Amino acid sequence: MSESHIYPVPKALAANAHIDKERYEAMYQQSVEQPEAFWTVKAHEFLNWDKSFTKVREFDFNQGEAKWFEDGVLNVTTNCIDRHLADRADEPAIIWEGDNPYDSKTITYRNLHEHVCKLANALKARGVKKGDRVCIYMPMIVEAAYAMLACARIGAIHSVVFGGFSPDALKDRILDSDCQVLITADEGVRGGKAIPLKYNADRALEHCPNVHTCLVVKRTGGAIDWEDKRDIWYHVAVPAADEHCDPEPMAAEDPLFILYTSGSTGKPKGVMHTTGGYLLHAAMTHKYTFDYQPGEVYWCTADVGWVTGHSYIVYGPLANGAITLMFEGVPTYPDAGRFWDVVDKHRVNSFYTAPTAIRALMGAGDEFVKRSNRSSLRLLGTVGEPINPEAWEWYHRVVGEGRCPIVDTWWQTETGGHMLTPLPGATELKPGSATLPFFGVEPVLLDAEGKEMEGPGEGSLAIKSSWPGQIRSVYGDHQRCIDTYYSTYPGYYFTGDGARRDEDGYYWITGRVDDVLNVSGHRMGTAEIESALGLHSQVAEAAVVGYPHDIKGQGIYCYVTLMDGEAPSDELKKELVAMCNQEIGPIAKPDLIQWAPGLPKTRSGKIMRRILRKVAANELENLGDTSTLADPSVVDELIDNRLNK
Ligand code: 6R9
Repeated sequence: MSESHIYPVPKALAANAHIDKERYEAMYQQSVEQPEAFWTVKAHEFLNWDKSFTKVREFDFNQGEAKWFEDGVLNVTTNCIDRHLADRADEPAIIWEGDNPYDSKTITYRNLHEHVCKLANALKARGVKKGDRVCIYMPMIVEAAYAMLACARIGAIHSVVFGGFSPDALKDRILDSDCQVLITADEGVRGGKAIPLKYNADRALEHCPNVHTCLVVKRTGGAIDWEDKRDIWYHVAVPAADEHCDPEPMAAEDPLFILYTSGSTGKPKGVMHTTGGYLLHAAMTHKYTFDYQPGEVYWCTADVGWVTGHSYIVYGPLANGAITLMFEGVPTYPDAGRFWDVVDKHRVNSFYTAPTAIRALMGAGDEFVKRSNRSSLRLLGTVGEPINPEAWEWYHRVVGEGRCPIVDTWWQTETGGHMLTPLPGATELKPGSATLPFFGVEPVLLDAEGKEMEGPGEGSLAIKSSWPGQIRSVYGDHQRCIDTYYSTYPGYYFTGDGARRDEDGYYWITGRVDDVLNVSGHRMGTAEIESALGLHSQVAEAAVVGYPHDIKGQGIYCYVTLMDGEAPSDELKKELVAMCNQEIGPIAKPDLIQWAPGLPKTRSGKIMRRILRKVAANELENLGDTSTLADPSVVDELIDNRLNK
């Protein structure tokens, strides 16, 4: 990683920014030295409370517990909608840009209020009440945001499942949190192609007897099946509902949502976030990280199925009364200039996307960028995976014409909001570094013995004290929350990432240190893919690792051992790919499948993934100690037949 370039804070930007360098330093210091005082002020500055709190925070990392503003009462939608009606009812809240470049619309805060209240009442009419779980399986249409907010209005807990997940993956998530209502659409549209959401939902619901209601938005009008007792059209039920709906008073620690994410073992976990702390973290990071100024158009290209969509398309921006752009399509449709066309069309001021998109667009050539003018852009951001300095430089020079700072934001589903990030008016930038901690965040690097390291060095990234947007539990399995995040290094929240800290205290994320892959910014457990492959009747065993991939960041490399007597074939490879598609979804498509007559195992039967990773990466010089393998000769065989030469 090159550190040759340091980009200073643009002077004009610093002069008008919410936070400059001095303020950052003073506020950061106060946030960690006097957290109660700091957060009390911020909680009132950023949020409206129905009843103020007397307790600020309480946490015990040994029990995996964190509580913020516990006796405070508020409603998320009062904060995201109602309070803006007094002075910006007719200002845009959401600008929606369809997959089709001729399709867009603007939703004002007044419209948003009406849509959300009506949908909330329609849900109530189907018996949904505080604490119930509602699953949302939607394309990127405004109704997805309405659905999340309608749940928050009445205190129901939403669980958004990414529209690219398969029926099986959807079913698992519905069952795990016992959702009884599903909100979906007939079809989604991406890159000109229809995605059969209702069809997938029907397949999933065959196994979910507790789902009594499936509310369906008509997006395309494509042919779908209909279950009279269970299915209702959104356009029939919602417009007919009353437009007045009182917000449910919520304790700050009442759950707001569950969002499933992958870990190194087992099935995806339902990460649970609550009301007050999460909203404060989302709102505050949105304002400071993007230096959001009133009236600006802000665009985050994520899908609402991921945490980035939750915090930085819906909750953070709306809490701040911002204009948030929601995009239904893909970066390369109709062509690789789409992002920049949309920037010009809606005069976008801040633009937030994933490194994988930047790399793909960089590969398509500068002409697609240069045909747009992008003069509205003031700020760029990235999220989801480490950005290589080359892609950073291209983003900065070509997209931002050297004028726009880039905020490289490191955080996780579990952290709720940004943890390490530059603030555009305060932080000098180093391409490839997520720079410094956000207010209240105390990162540490731990060495192999679990001891905190001082100064420059490389280790496991952990967090030492509670922050407002912290994960509260794994839905239905708090012990799993403790085991996953708090037991590797007792007394710390362990992120699963490795990081290096340089002489300026800047953090450089080096990637996951566990068995989690990051493919195009999507998190996946190797165990999930292995178990999908293992379902095939001809497969005896499978081991999956990541390998460096130019565009995706990481690709999926599968080693597959067949049952005795079974022969490898291209046909079988196709079946294995289909298996992953069926069990998880297209995002889990194997890039390379190597037939492996044997896997490198220790005498106790543990697969030595370190070796598999090296072979997949074609890094053969330093395989490390193989003497503890039960049969060291399998390694030669794997090397001879490796696919990434
Ligand atoms: C927000 C989000 C979390 C994992 C995280 C890390 C990787 C995210 C990053 C980054 C380097 C960044 N990650 N942002 N790595 N630099 N700026 O992506 O949440 O889907 O839960 O993934 O993504 O490995 O641990 P999530």
